[in-house]
Amino acid sequence: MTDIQQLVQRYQEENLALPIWFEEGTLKVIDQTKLPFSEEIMTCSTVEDLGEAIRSMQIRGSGAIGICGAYGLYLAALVSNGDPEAVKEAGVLLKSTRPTAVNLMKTVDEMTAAIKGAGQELIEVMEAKAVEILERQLAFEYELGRNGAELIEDGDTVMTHCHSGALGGAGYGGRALSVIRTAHEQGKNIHVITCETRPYLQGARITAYELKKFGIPHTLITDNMSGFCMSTGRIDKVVVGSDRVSANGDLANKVGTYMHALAAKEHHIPFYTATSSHTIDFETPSGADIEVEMRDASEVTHLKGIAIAPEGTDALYPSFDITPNALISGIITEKGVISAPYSTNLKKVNAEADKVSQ
Ligand code: RUB
Repeated sequence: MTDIQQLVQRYQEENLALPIWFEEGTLKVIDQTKLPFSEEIMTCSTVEDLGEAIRSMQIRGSGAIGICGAYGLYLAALVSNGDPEAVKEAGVLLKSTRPTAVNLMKTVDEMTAAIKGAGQELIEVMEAKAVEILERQLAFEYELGRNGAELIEDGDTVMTHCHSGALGGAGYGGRALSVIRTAHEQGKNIHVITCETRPYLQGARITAYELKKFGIPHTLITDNMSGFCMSTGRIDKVVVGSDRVSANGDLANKVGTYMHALAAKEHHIPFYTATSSHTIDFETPSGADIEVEMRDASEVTHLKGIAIAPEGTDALYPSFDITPNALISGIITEKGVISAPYSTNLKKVNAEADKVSQ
């Protein structure tokens, strides 16, 4: 049995959700654009196919696209019969697909660094590295889940935004849902409010789908209802994921996160981001330095291909926004929960994280 086959077996045994896996020399991806109505599996035979799947959001979520960086380079090694140049080119292609989430950049860099010294064993080295990255990311989900669950009390209603869950991560619960899932598995009686997340509706389609699977009670709201819910005492805590945390603790996450954080501050509701040391980007000083992906305006003017605005309407789609560190009550990581001042305290995580590259 290869490393990859052993990993697939482990996922079945532990009842985890694999967002992406290998089968007969091709990559299989759960098409997230089809959820929750069908669990369609698509095949990527080339790195170009995978790049397109990432661009079109068939596979999405910062952790999952980080895994794409690892598995994509292994695929490139396989398809090219171990050509190091083809693997490097694959890395450049994958990095160009989505700019904001830092995991993808880091996993491609880690895989590319492993080319050096691999020699004739490039395919085997790429496979082992890809498995190592996925296993490490999964371990982080369990660890940050345990750390974050300590902040959740019995009886809490927790609001989340977008989908920071299993299929957007490494299979247990991504970031935010790892915290929520762990608290639930610890026997805490919790309720989740999930924001639908216009315009891609990840919260309505995927978070609600996973919460149902995990058996966690939940209520769906539209994004513009969070202020009402907070002001009427319906929300005790907010936990969101993270696509990138800059060195000063500013957070890039799905657009809408910032307005939830502002409302939470006004109502004295703790606002947490769940992340891992891999998603803290010490090379980016502040949120102002993070590139926010701008997506096609048609994704706002149309829903599943159906126009919802007059033809020719101008629209804007920043896919992420930046939440300033002053609005964040704590940054949940696999090393523990980091509190302000973030510029100082995040460095302590960095010192640990330097020991491993992810
Ligand atoms: C990424 C995304 C959200 C998550 C991040 O956006 O899902 O920002 O909250 O969560 P997209 P995590 O849907 O555009 O890929 O930290 O678990 O990835």
